[in-house]
Amino acid sequence: MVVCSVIVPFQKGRNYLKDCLNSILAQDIPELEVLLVLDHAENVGDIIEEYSKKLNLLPLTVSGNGGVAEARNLGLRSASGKYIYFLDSDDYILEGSIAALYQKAETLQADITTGYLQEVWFKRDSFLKMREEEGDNATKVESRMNGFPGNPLKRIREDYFSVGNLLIKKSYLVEKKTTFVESLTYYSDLPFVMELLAGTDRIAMAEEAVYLKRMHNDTIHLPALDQLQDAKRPGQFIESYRLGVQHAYKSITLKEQLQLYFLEHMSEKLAGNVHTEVFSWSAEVKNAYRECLRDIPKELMRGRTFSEKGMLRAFAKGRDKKTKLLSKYVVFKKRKTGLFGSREQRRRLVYILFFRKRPVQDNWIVFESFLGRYYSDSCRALYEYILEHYPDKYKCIWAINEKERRKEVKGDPVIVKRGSIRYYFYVSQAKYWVNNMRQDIWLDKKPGMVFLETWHGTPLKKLFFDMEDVHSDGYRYKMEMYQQSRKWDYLVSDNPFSTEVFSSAFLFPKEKILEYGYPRNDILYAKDKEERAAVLKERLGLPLDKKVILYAPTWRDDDYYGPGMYKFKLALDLDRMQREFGATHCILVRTHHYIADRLDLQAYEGFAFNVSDYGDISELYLLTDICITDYSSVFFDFANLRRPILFYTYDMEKYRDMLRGFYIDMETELPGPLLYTNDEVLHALHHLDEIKEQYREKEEAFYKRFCSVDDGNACKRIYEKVFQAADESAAGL
Ligand code: C2G
Repeated sequence: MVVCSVIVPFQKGRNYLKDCLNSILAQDIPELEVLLVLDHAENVGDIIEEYSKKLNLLPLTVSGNGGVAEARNLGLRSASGKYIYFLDSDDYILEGSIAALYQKAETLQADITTGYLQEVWFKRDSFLKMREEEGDNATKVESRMNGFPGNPLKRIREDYFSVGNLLIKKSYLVEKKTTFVESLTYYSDLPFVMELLAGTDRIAMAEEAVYLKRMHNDTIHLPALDQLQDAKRPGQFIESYRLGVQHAYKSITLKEQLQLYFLEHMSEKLAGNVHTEVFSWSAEVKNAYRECLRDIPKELMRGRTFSEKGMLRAFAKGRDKKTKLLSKYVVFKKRKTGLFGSREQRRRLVYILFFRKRPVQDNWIVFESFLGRYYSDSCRALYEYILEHYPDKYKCIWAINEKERRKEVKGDPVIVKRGSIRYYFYVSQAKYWVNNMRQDIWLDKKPGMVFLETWHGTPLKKLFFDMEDVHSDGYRYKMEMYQQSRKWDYLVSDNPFSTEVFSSAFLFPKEKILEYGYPRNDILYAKDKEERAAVLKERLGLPLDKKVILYAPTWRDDDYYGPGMYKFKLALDLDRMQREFGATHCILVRTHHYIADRLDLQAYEGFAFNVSDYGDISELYLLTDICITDYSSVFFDFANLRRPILFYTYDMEKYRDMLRGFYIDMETELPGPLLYTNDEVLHALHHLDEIKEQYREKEEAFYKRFCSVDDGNACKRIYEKVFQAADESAAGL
């Protein structure tokens, strides 16, 4: 006997589907059948073949126009199980969920049994690992158990009336003849769930059953249904809601829950953000919403603020002007930032009101490196090139936050703090922007402006659209990068490999990528690099007779205090290093600019030096004899010098499999050894000559692949292509 038919509609997202099927496998119930409904789907023949061996898997194909309602109905018609369970192909469930629902349903003779629903941003493996380590609060980005034990109806409301995690008795479904409304592309769950819930009191809850609703972080390649921008959406919502209310007429509790849900939806639509979409809806749709709003009993408004109530009433009465005004007020109140918003918002307002319309200044260039934290990197190299060769041609502006750091800046540029009013004054008018990270998302680019994005490293770790999960940022990460990079005119690449990666990771057109080498690496080919190294060594107070080891690791996406403030724990055993190498070497430790933790190296005076605050790492490379890093792009640049590189990758498995993933095979393609313990690091340092010999061929291949564009002339090439060409064309030459 088939105990339960699991209906899985599928369109695209191969990895999602695998996670979903693996979670069904982990239920370990042989009497399950899985109806995989292919709805105009991408080819997953191989997955079907593979899982057919392990599961009772029945593929079905939608023949009509498709959509989740049609797919689920097809599944329903073919299901032979005593119970029905809907599992979306982008979601997964915890081990034992179906068994728990089934047992509860059998014991209580329930028609509908439900469990918890939790939103999750991560693939199944990562989620399970986090759960193992941290228990139920496993997801850091969003950890919300939406369920309400003891009151399944409340759970339904909180989960937006979805069929996720409902075990439904098939005979009950047949008796009610309930199906999904196929004309609804969106919100088809609501009337379906309403009809079923309104028709029975036999509703049970199984607390062990957890449904993981996977949130989508890539709205371009794999948007979830509720992320699709579609003008049909509001009209369908109201249609679905009206059907739901009709079904709910028998149950006052249900009807109230639905009306509260509607109120919440309406309030969110009107005051979700300053630019509400409501006023662009057709008159017909707006009127339908108004009617529904007018039908809601006054008592249900209880708990809403005075201004919110006013806004909703104004909308119901068709008073658009008043609604608009009140909705803006409600938004600001919600943000708790005063009538004119936060400090940041006020600056933005000044930018919009006063600066945005000012004309473009042809000879202004704004430079910014690592969000204004340093005077460094390719932006600095380009600036100094321009300063040397065209000292009077441009007005240069540098964004540098700390006063102390401003002394490092050569020449006499205007210096502003990033994000200050003066900053926006210049940014809004400068013809050229040179940046090595992403700019503010809302900055306008006027016609005639030129944005040069230098970026800040050859990618080893997966970036943006190539990342499966995003552990370091919210769901808008990929979408924001997409919008920001649309404003870039040029993106600098250091090698053909980077060009390929950037075009896929940033979805950036190859013809706008300048594969000219990194300006920041020009210094590594300078004729006087030995002298520069000696001068710097002295300036930093390093022992002149000792070799220099540079330890420059990167940051960890999942270990942070807040945005851009990451934790760091030194994994190198400096005591042992000092004992074994103190007489011949010194070590420079440099944390990534995202790291908020401050190192205390006082105990190692004369041996270990904290160079985290030093402006430009490229200069440090010059005086470094041996570089130790991990997954940082540091090694691609350092390799230009052909000096030994060691990789201290103590958390490799986690970093590779969970946090990021890599573009190259670290095991086989690196110019130096992977070291997992302090023992191995020390051993390698003692045997550097042998390692050098051992890695000779790999180093050669690595150099050819990643360093052969750099030759000391990147600045010149970029200047001529970007600045000179634009200046000439502006002058009509
Ligand atoms: N960096 C540094 N000190 C460190 C680590 C990095 O000065 N301890 C500088 C280097 O110039 C490096 C750059 O910051 O090339 C980028 O650092 P990564 O560690 O590679 O990390 P991330 O900022 O995430 O950039 O394509 C490159 C990727 O975007 C990685």
